[in-house]
Amino acid sequence: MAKRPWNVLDITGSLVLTGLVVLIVGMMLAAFLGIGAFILGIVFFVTFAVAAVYAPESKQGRPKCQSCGRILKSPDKCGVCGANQLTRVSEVQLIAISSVLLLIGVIFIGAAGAYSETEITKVGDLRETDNFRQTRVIGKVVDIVDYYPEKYEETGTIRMLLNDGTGDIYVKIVPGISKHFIETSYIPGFGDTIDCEGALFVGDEGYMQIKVRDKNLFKIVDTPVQHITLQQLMESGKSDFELASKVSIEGQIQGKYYIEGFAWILDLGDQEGRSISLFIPETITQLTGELDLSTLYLSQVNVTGGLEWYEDGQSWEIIPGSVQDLRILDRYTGDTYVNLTVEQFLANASAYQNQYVQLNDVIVAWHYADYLFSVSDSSSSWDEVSIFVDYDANTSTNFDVGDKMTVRGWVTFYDENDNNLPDEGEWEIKIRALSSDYALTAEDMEGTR
Ligand SMILES: [Ca+2]
Repeated sequence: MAKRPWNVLDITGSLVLTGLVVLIVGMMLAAFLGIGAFILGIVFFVTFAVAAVYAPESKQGRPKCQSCGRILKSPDKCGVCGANQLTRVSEVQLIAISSVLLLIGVIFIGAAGAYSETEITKVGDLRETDNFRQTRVIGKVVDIVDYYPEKYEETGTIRMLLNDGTGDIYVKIVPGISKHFIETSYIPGFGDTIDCEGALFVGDEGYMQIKVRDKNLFKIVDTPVQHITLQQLMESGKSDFELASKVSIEGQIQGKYYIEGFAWILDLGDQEGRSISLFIPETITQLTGELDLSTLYLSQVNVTGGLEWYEDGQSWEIIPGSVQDLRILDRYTGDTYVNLTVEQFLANASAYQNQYVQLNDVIVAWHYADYLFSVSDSSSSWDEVSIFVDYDANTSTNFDVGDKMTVRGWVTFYDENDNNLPDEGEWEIKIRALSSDYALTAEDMEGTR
């Protein structure tokens, strides 16, 4: 008769085999491995401790079953418990196996405890009674990140406002570890998703804050970025995008404006004269590096950032996460200018749209400010072209109506009637900073030539 496995192994042997199979299944369901091995270890241990204590000892020297202790009728198999007397698993082996299982169980339970993650809490569920509790939240950065530098050290506190859909909570990264994040440029931007953990503070009037003190407990989660065009964004209303959605968009840096100690506002435009604003608060340059405007200006760039609704302008603007989020695709190289009279220019302005023209020895016909005026061919002419000067562009100051000038710049239009078309009277020449454009009076021309 062929030997089948259940004939080779006795009951306890089968039990061990079953236990090992269960353990392997447990390993596949790794989460339960620790506790599974631990319980199996206890079961084996108890079973054999009991067996060892209660198994009757041999009294007359007759062969007894090595498993149950009863007197054997056949030398190789117990007639009572069925234990095979030749391939029987001994108690010592079983105790060894149960000890190993106990050890594995303890190690895994210990490891699971050390690496277990704190449960994610919904901001809306937090109460004052949760004060000082270790708390973990996942949410989106919904405001500009703040930075409070230390007085005598190259670090500071980074603070951001998160929203997880149930409420707002501030997250503060203490100077001790924010240094690490600044050095590695690991700074979240507007619209980024954050997974962080720290002690909770619940203050008056629902103010809530988590203080992150461990650099391993702050992570920027990969947030999907939507690729859109400038036109798409310009045609979108407030309801078309979720606030702080992350987008990536291409365009030319066409205008720049600096608000001292607060922010840079750059125009991202296309060749049709459309543009949106990039809002770059000073915190971003403080934390992620200086804006290299001499390279960026007039370059074709790709910008990634979070969408912010600009209520005053009823338009979307983009807040990049870092200065590295403005990626240059094509650098600006100098322009060549077509020499024209005002009359020639106005007669065929649309032919020059997005090109560069130069008007020599024209007369200032109207002067609102040094950055917004108009010029004509002679003081008796009614034909005028508006000149708009970018911040920091090469231009004269303190000039007035009647002064003689030379201007050269980019031909675009100021869409007064909001129809996206250059209508009569809307043509203007833009004097761009960091370009070969200028608007200089005759006196200044002499000085610069
Ligand atoms: Ca128009």
